Formats: sequence, C-alpha cells, structure tokens
Amino acid sequence: MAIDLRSDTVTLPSPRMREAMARAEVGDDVFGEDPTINALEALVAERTGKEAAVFVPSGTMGNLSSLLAHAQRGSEVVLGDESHVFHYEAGGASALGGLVFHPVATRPNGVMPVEAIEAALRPSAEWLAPPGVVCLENTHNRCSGAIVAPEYVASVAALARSRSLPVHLDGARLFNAAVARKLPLTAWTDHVTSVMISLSKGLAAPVGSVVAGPREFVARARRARKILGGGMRQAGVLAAAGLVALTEMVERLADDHANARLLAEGLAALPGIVLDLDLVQTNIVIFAVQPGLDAAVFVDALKREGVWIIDMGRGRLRAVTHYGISEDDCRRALDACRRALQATKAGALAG
Ligand code: TLP
Repeated sequence: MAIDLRSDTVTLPSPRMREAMARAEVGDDVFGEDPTINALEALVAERTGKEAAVFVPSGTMGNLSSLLAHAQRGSEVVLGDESHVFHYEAGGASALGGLVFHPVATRPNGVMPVEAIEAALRPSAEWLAPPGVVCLENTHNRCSGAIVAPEYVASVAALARSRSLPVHLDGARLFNAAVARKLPLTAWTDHVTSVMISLSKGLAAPVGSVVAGPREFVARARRARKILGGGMRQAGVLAAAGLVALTEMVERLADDHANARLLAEGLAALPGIVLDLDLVQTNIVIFAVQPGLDAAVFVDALKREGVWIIDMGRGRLRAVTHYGISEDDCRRALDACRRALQATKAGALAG
C-alpha cells in the first residue's frame, strides 16, 4: 500500500463515521428540516462563538459563499498572495462574483504585514475598486501549515473594523492550530466576522465544510450557497460524519503534528534537502531539494518507492500527515526519501 502524503484530504471516514452515516436522521435541508445538519451547524456555531452556521459541500464553496455574502461586485478581496483562495479556488470569486483579488505579499510564516494590508485598502474614489473584505488563512497551507497567532488576527481585525470592513478566515485547518496551541477556536474566531472550517481534511469526514458568522451574514451565505448549486437535500448522512469528526477526531490531530515533526526532522537531516523546521508547526511539511537537483525527478523516484507527495511548483514539495499515516509510515517514508535522493543525485550526475 502506498504511503499517501499528498494531502489530508485523502483521509477515509472512520468506522464510527460510517455507522453514524447509516443511522442518520435526515430531512430536506433546503427547507431547514434536516435535524442532523441543524445539529452540526449548531455545534460549529457554538465552537466558533458565532450566531449561526451553514453546512457546505466543500471548503472552496464555503470560502466563495462567504466572499459573495460579504462583498459587492466590483469590490476587492484583500488577501495573501500565498493564500488558498488566491491560488487554488479557480478564481471563483472573480468568475462568479465579480470580485477583484488584491493580493498582498505574504511572509514565509503565513503573515502579511499589517501595514501592507493597510496599504492595500484603497481610499474612497470614483475610479478605485473599493475594498470589500479582508481574507486570512489559518493554518497556512502554502506556508508549511504555519499557525497565524490570535494577536495577529486581532490586529488585522482592528484595522478592518476601522474601515468598516469584514474579515473572513479560511480556517480549513483551524482545528490543527487550536490543538497545536491548546487554545479554543474562539481564540481566533472572536476577532473575525466569519470563518470556514473543513471537516474533510485532518478530521477525516468524507465531505463537508461549515461557514459560521453573524446571523444575517449566514443568511446571505446560505443564499450564495443556493446560487452556487450547493443547496443539498437529505445531506444529514454527510453531516452525521461531520458530527463524529468534531466530537471524536479533533484531539488526535496532535498525532499528525508529532508525525509531521518526525518527518520534518528526518528530512532536514538528509543531505540534499532544504527545509525550515521553524515553520513545521502542524501537519504540513514543505521542503525543497537542493539547487541542481530536479524536484520532479525526486517526486517520481519517491513514487516508485511507494511514497506519494505533491510538487507545489517552483521547486517546493509538500508532505502532509493525517489519520491514514502512522509513525511507522513516516519512518518508512524517510527511508524511501533517502533512496529517492540517491537516485535523483545519480541521475543528475549521469545527465
Ligand atoms: N486544500 C487542498 C488543495 O486544494 C490544495 C489540499 O490538499 O491542501 N482552504 C484551504 C486552506 C485548503 O487547504 C483547502 C483545500 C481549501 C480551502 C478548499 O477545500 P476543499 O478541497 O474542500 O474545497
């Protein structure tokens, strides 16, 4: 069996999730009548300290529904140039919402300097696209799963408030931050207007994310979800797995973090690997092969060894630990990396 470190999205539902899905009480959610979805939304609203929440099929739809609910056509989404919304959500906010992305340079630790965000908030003028929403991400996917501190989120929120702007948090992996820092979600969510959390990544549910925020915002996000075709009917079978994810799968994320650490320390010790250990704080390990070695050749050599990782472009490689990966898998993956590096070096010499 392959050791699949491509993403925590590959996690399979736990046996308890399958049982809960089979037993779930369901109803028509577009009519608000699915008791399992209602319970899931209430639980997420409670955990995030928000008035209301709405279940969505994916993190991408959760972020898009939120942005559509916050910002008018022709206004700007001020966000990090390394953010998931900017890179991997198919430009949906522009394609479907008429929103303009205003990317801000992101430091390797996932933070955009507050002054840079301030500079990106255009003043009011007939010829300028006005800012509509500020978007943050935590943990930060393309920044090696780095945790963005609550104090930082508070300072961005204060700036946004001073301009009467909402802040949306892409918290696809906010539970990873919470477990790593031993803090409740509210340490971050208290500062932001809205948050999207994913059930289908480290928490291992098969499908689903939840958006939470003030009641009127959630009503608008619900309408945006409907426009996007995300109004589901007896989707309580999915929410049932989500409830198990929230009640049984959160604390075990600490194992993923310990495994990522093990993997990162082992990788950093390999001659030919470049890796910043300080950034590895949760379950994502981003690294590179040394200049002169071909990252794509390394990924292929590793695949032949039965270990799958992702090439994120410009030489950056990503390995993610999750529910399907044990400590032993990480040790075996490290051995495979050693061999794949040798093969890559041998190829470089021969070439
Ligand atoms: N991320 C996926 C890929 O799209 C890259 C992954 O493998 O990490 N926000 C963040 C921070 C994410 O990492 C992801 C998924 C999403 C949003 C989107 O969630 P889904 O895949 O449910 O649409």
